[in-house]
Amino acid sequence: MEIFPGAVHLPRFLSLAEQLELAERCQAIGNGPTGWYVPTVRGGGQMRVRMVCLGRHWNARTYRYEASRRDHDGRPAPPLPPQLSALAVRMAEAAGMRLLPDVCILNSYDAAGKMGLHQDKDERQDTLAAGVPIVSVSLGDTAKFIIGGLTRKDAKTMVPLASGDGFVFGGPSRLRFHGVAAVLPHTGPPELGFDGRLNLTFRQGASPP
Ligand code: MD6
Ligand code: FE
Repeated sequence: MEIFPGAVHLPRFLSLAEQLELAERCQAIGNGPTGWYVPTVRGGGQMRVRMVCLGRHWNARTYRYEASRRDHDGRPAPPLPPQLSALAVRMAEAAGMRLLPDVCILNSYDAAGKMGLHQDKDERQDTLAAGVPIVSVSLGDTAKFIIGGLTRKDAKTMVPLASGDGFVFGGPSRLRFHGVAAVLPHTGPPELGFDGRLNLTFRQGASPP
């Protein structure tokens, strides 16, 4: 379902079995040796999510991508598994777009988790200009995902992102402001066996050309 030109919601794209497999993979990474951390942003505040970046590392202090976690523990970013990239490519195609991801940012939200209104513009200029999409996958509890316009004050729409949903954010919508206003506790499939929400965002243009 197209919310705006280039902003496509794919409700229940993943089966429950696919959600389970993906959630287990994400938790194994997050609970592993190069796992979850809480980023501190430029202004000194802590984000309201736990994060792990795969393929490249997004430095919350500098808003730049780099090979290792210089703002945290200095470890190299874990690799981006090819099965995850393939899923993102498949979702982009379902929305009529193309993406060759080089990074995935994995976010974990508890009941108090949220993400302030932001634009994703730290990827390479050529991919931003071409409207190469970000592909987002949600697992677990439903999020109230807010989408605005190209300036912070523009009117906003709320899209509930439920477990197994895809969201493809590209074309003329690539630089729209967006955020997560809230996560609705206990709204995810109980079969997944975890509280809270996982979100994966796949991006192209985090590495030098
Ligand atoms: C989240 N997502 O859903 C945060 N960014 O937890 C994002 O910030 C996001 O879903 C770009 C494109 C799609 C997204
Ligand atoms: Fe974003």
